[in-house]
Amino acid sequence: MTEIPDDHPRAESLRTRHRIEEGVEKGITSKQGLIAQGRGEAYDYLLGEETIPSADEAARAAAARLLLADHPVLSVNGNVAALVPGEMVELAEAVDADLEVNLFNRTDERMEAIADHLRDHGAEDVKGLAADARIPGLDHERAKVDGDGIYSADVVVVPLEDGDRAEALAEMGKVEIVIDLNPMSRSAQTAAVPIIDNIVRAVPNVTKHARELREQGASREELEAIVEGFDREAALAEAERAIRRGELD
Ligand code: PTJ
Repeated sequence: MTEIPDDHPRAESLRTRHRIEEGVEKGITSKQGLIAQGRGEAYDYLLGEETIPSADEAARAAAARLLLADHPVLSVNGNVAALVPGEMVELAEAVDADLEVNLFNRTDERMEAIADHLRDHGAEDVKGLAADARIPGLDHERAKVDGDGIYSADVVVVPLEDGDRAEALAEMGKVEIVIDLNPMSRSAQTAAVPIIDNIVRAVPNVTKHARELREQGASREELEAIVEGFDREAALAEAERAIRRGELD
């Protein structure tokens, strides 16, 4: 890899791009993942490559929602595994959630490679390989999930998710936390909690909020008040405004 100087104005973005490239080389990320990253980068550029205040509020609401959940599951695809494997393991630990590999372009080889990669980053139990349940309303390969994972989850974190699957999960009654840089994507529009931010910033931010809420000993009522106080429509609108203007109000 060509050395990226720290003072390069877009150093972080270039490093992220390189991680996706490495993901493809390792058999973790699909080639389509490169295109998805390019799309995400364009939105991130317009957002100023920073976590806007409404995305931070969404991250806090997501943390509260995850702490309230009976059975939270974090879904991991090829882009997520390349960009934030250790951070997803840390979030799972912070909110006591399961990790499940769930791919749009599912192949056994990529499923295994991603599960191994997560284990290399400290995951103990990785779901997704049993694939003994189906999400209703999706074609065979895209419907596959674990019966004791996403299928029976009450709250699911779906970063960089395809719109059909996000809608099908919502139909099943799941509370969805979506991380996506495009506030107009169907996944973001479907989510109970849309976090319009780059996954490399969003996942550690949700973990930070979850740890803070735990340390403060936040009660169930306090967590519920955070969830209820979050306005998803306002958060989506603020992100769209920021992108269109290239600046915050
Ligand atoms: O590994 P697989 O087979 O499950 O495939 C994963 C991808 C991401 C390739 C697949 O789900 C896909 O094609 O997704 P889409 O439909 O391209 O949607 C990806 C969404 O994620 C888009 O709305 C992008 O703007 C957004 N996105 C891309 N990179 C990032 C991002 N959002 C947050 N952080 C990013 N780094």
